[in-house]
Formats: sequence, structure tokens, C-alpha cells
Amino acid sequence: MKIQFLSLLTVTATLSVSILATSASAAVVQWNSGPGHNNHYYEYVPGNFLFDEAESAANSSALSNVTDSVGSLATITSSEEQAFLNTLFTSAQQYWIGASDAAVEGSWQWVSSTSPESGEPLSYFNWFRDEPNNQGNEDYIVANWAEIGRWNDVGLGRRAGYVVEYSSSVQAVPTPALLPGLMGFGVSILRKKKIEAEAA
Ligand SMILES: [Ca+2]
Ligand SMILES: [Ca+2]
Ligand SMILES: [Ca+2]
Repeated sequence: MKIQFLSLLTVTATLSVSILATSASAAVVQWNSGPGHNNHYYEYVPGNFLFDEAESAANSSALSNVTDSVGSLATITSSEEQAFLNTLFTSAQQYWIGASDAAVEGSWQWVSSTSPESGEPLSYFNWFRDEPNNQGNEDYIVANWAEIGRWNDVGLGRRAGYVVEYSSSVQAVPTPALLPGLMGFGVSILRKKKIEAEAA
């Protein structure tokens, strides 16, 4: 009897965890407070991606629960934005940001085509010591190099995770707690329409 009770508890706990894990917003964090905050959402995608793979995945990303969200590789344009991004990490897991100096060596630009800063020069940098060194022609940037937040210029053969920045402004997301109420509201609208149709 006791064993059955325990296994029921385990099933319940497993269910709760899997609901959290599949929630689209679980890994997405909004920068909605503190100096310079822009209300954008940020999502760290771990993995071993080439820059081109990361960029095309980020640029075609959208949040299902935020209206008109447009994803791009993150643009880090201030120390405040870098500090916010640093809070997403407890260790230096490397990630691509949307910058390159491939067009003109040493002249860094935001290149992610869906980003609001696309084509703009970088004015903020957070290089790791002795970087950028363009060693063997390095035209892209991986952040969290050796320590959280620091940048290194790297070549196209490098693989890393990436951070998507969603640049649309914010639409409140219905929380699961509100959904039954909203569904009830929808049903009442349908009922009203039906009554109106019958009356007509
Ligand atoms: Ca940004
Ligand atoms: Ca370079
Ligand atoms: Ca380098």
C-alpha cells in the first residue's frame, strides 16, 4: 500500500516536471527591469552550431505566445544588456552573437538581418583579454569565452550555442491560470452568437 502511494507521488512529480519542460516560455527570459531594459525576450539555445546555422535558426525563431515577436542573434549594445545576459548563465557556456567583421576587417557590424541593429556598427565591446586577435582570420564573435560575458573573435569553423533576442515589444502572455477563464469567455461569445443567429 505504501509503495503504491509513493509511486503515485512519483508519477505526479514527473508530470509536473514535463509540463514545465515543454512550456515554450521556460527558457525565455524578458529583460523588463533595471537600467536600459528594452523589454526584449532572450533565449539561450545550447548546442554545437556553426555561425550560419545559429544565425538562420535564430532569424526564423518566434515566440508562440508573444505577438509579432521577431528573433535574431542577440545584439549586445551596452554593458547593461551584457550584464542582463550574464544572469542567464551560471557557467561560461559559449554562444554566438550577431556580429561580424567579415566585410571590412576590424570594422564590426551587427549582421543578423532580422535585428533592429542590422548593419549598424558596434559601439560596445566586451572582449576577453588579448582579443580580438583575428588569428587565422576570425570574423565572428562567441561570447562567454573562458569567463561569463567575455567575447572572442573566432573563425567560421567554431561551434557554439546561441542566444536569440526577440525584438518585438511585449504582449502580455495569458498564464495557464487564466486560460480556463478565457476559454469560458470564448464559449460565452459563441453562445451569444448562437442566440443572435437564432433571433435573426
Ligand atoms: Ca540587443
Ligand atoms: Ca576579423
Ligand atoms: Ca580570437
